Amino acid sequence: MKTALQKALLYGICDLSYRSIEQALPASRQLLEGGVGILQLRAKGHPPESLLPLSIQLKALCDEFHVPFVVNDHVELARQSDAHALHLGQDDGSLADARARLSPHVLIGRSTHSLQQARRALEEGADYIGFGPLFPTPTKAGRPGIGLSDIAEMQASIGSKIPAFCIGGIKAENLAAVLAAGASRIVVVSELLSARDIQSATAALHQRLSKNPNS
Ligand code: 3NM
Repeated sequence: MKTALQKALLYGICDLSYRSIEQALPASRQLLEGGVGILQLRAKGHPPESLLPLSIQLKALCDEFHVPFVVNDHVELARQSDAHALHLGQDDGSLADARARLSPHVLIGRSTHSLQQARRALEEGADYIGFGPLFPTPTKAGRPGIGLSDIAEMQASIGSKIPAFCIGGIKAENLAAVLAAGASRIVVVSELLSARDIQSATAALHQRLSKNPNS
């Protein structure tokens, strides 16, 4: 799945704050049909044990599309559902500890909120990073936006070595500015999950990313 990760321009998240457990699978299928190249299950506040059936179904769905399936936060859930990847925040422990509990082929991503954290994630061996939030966002309430000014340097020093996905408040209306600042890969959560037609909204963003000269 490392090759599939390298190709991913648009990172989709099935976030259970925006869709119910019952809607999670059809919404994820629409994200995949629209062209997300990687898909995460994010379920803040849900006990991880309750997510195992959904996680197993999402893994099978992602296999159908040859797209990496990522579990957010929960190492044991990633292991039990045979996820292709695990995503860790800044406070979720070391990559080495997580790697020790997972099969060697499992990829690990890290959220980063500054250039310094992005450099550190590269040093500790992250397979990819998230970089943001670029703009304040209700999906990650309480965090200030870091703006666009560090994207070019982050791309040059980290994004040239591992996939680096800009995240946080990105929408069709501000995408041009994000790309002009140097981004080549992005994560979009609320705008896609709230769209009336998730597949078309996803396909429209994906098309803009694939035509972007940075990628
Ligand atoms: N992580 P939306 S920002 C899940 O900066 C998440 O690490 C972030 O959602 C980070 O596209 C974020 O709705 C929320 O703004 C992204």
